[in-house]
Amino acid sequence: MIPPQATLVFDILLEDIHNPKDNITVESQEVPEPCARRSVAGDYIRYHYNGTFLNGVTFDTSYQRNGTYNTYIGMGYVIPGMDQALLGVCQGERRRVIIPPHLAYGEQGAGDVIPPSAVLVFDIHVIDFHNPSDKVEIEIIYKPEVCNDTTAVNDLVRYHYNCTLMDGTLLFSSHDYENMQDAVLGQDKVIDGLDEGLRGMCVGEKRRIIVPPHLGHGERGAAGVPSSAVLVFNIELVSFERGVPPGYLFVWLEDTPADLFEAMDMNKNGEVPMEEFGEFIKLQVSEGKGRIKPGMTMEEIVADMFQNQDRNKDGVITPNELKLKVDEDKEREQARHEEL
Ligand SMILES: [Ca+2]
Ligand SMILES: [Ca+2]
Repeated sequence: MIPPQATLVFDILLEDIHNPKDNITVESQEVPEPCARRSVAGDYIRYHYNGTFLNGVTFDTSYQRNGTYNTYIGMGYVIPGMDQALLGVCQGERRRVIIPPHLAYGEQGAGDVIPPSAVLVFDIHVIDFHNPSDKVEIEIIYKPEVCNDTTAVNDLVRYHYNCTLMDGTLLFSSHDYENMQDAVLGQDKVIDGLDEGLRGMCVGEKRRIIVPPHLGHGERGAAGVPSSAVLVFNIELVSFERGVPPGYLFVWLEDTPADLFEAMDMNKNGEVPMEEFGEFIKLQVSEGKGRIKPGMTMEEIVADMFQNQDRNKDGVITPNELKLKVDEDKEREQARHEEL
């Protein structure tokens, strides 16, 4: 076949090359400033990637799917080279990593996709990461000089907000709605992270809040919110009203009158109709002795409370009908214990 003394000519295409001692190589890093934190083993990361061979042919890409690739870092859920590549990254960072086969799919390759001993190149874009132990991060952007009253659990708060992903993608803005957002704190009206971030604020204060997914919309996500996404809220407290505990319509801010019925029965005829009851509650509120549940009108409150107290529904409250909610709750609790 090959004659003696022949000169041979080979056309060689170098598909890839590696040394078994090679580690991963990181190139073309784009690190956003500031980088408050770098990923560590145990973090849960969401990233996009484009995977190619050294010849530039793409074998896999997350961009063709609906979302990011999500995984824990440093726990062996991805090939060893990728586990290394994802350590020490910043949120929003882009990097190219070159992974030798012994840190990828080895001499075996993987199915029809990865040939034996292939060097892999990944262009990675880190969207966000968090640790399952993360708490809400609150950064105060602006605090008014006078800040005496601050929000607390049960208060009705009104606020403006913008909600974005870590990469700045806008998800929601209260400016899109006709009315400002409002919520009662501590009563599961908003996601836990936002609820916490809205506490201890004074009117006019502005904050930036970072909410990990377990205090946000979790692994399931929500309309417009990707699975396991970290959320950033920019909030401004516009106003708030002091609230009452769940189940209450009215609370006393001072001691309850010694004889509540006598105090309520202003014309001393032994019974309290709705009008008299309403006058009494209004007086307590105007004198600062009591507070009604915010978000309801005085008329609604009075009607509801009256219905609760007029137990035989004859249109008047009598001394034996009148009971404080705390005492009612106590009696109910006692009855429950006696049952058991
Ligand atoms: Ca009366
Ligand atoms: Ca009655």
